[in-house]
Amino acid sequence: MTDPSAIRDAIRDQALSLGFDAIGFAPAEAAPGARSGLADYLSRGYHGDMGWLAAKADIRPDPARLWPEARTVVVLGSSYAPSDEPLANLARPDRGNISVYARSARDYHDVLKKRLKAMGRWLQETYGGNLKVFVDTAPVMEKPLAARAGVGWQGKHTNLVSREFGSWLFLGELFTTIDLPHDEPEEDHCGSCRRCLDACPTQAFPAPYRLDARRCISYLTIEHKGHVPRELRPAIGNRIYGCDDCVAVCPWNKFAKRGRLEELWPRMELQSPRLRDLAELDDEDFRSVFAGSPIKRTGRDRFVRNVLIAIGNSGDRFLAPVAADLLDDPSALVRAMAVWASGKLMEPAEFMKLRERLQPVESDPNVRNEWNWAAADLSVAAARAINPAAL
Ligand code: B12
Ligand code: SF4
Repeated sequence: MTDPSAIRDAIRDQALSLGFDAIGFAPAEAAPGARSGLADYLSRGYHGDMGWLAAKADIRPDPARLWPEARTVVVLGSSYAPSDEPLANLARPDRGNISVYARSARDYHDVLKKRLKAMGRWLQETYGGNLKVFVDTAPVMEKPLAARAGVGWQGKHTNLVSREFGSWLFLGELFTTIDLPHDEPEEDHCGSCRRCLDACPTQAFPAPYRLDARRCISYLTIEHKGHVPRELRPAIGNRIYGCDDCVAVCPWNKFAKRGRLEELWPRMELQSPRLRDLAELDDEDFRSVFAGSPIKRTGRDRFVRNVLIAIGNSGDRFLAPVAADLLDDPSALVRAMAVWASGKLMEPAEFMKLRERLQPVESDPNVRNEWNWAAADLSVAAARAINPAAL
């Protein structure tokens, strides 16, 4: 029988040789605070329309409920720290900003899972036992588990922060039936810092360590299937897929090292794509451009919805015809944001002419509302221009 500490050391060496950057060992049981934190989050409705978070709420916080034979959870982290300034592209309004994690050609789920499986095969052949591997692919709360395994702590932005890799770590887990010595949980090193809370463009943190996903740009641009609330659109700026603001401003990132997995490095054409080009993607183009990328998850309509919000926020009148071209798109999500963006960028008279033609034939009530709201906004702006004191 091999000494469990020696198995642990061998697993660590194997993980590093497969390209993982961080590793920790946790008991296969609920991490402190995970159950109550999730219950609190769901009771406040912070999950929005991510019904799947609520669906398995009894299993999610506790690995033993997911797989009772598991004894140890090995948590693996892969750095995706960018080599350049991650927020620089936010200052280019004619470009779309894709969050760093989605700029790579390959989806991190696939990249990490392939390596976790390789590690699992090696572990089983060498030391026996049964195992399962996950990268956000089962009802598992990965951040509290990673904190319990000593990989880092959950920062005030709720993501895991590592003293070695900052906030740029993807997480994956290997559950095994082998009982191995556990690591001590990492302490909270946020102190009095609140940079991430203050950086959030939509004020999505009602309190430190709590995120209301319904206001989070990452949720609104990736997970949310419906129309983006009007009052949040301006703050989205040119963020068309995810948001890195809270993660990027964390001072612990000064210790971050660029990840070793080249498959997670950014694709040139996703660093600063032109909004004009993205708005023109049809379903087939979208699927071919984003094959293998996490972006394919939204589908073309939600993605173009996001691109139109960025176009509306661009202030660039040369993009008005791009928005106008989508006013008769088959998708109501797209038409609605084409109306919003056109209202922001077009000459009012030209917009009103289009409205006269298109609103009466519009079948979707949400899109009809967008026409009304945009027209009302234009009248307010016109009245303000004539008599600023009156409004
Ligand atoms: C749902 C989800 C989202 C949702 C909701 C996020 C959220 N914070 O809940 C949305 C779409 C918004 C999202 C966004 C992002 N996500 Co996400 N997401 C997930 C997912 C699938 C589940 C997270 C979850 O369980 N949420 C439920 C809540 C209840 O759990 P929690 O966040 O841990 O909340 C805890 C705190 O609120 C705490 N708490 C409550 N009150 C208090 C009070 C005190 C004092 C304390 C200490 C704690 C505390 O208790 C809760 C339970 O531990 C995980 C993968 C997974 N399976 O775990 C990835 C995951 C968390 N996401 C990830 C990433 C990278 C992101 C983004 C950076 C992507 C981007 N660039 O756009 C953003 C970051 C936004 C943010 N600040 O969270 C990574 C994070 C890696 C890391 N280093 O932590 C994960 C782990 C995926 C992965 N495998 O790598 N995500
Ligand atoms: S930015 Fe500051 S408060 Fe937020 S996670 Fe990092 S250290 Fe903690």
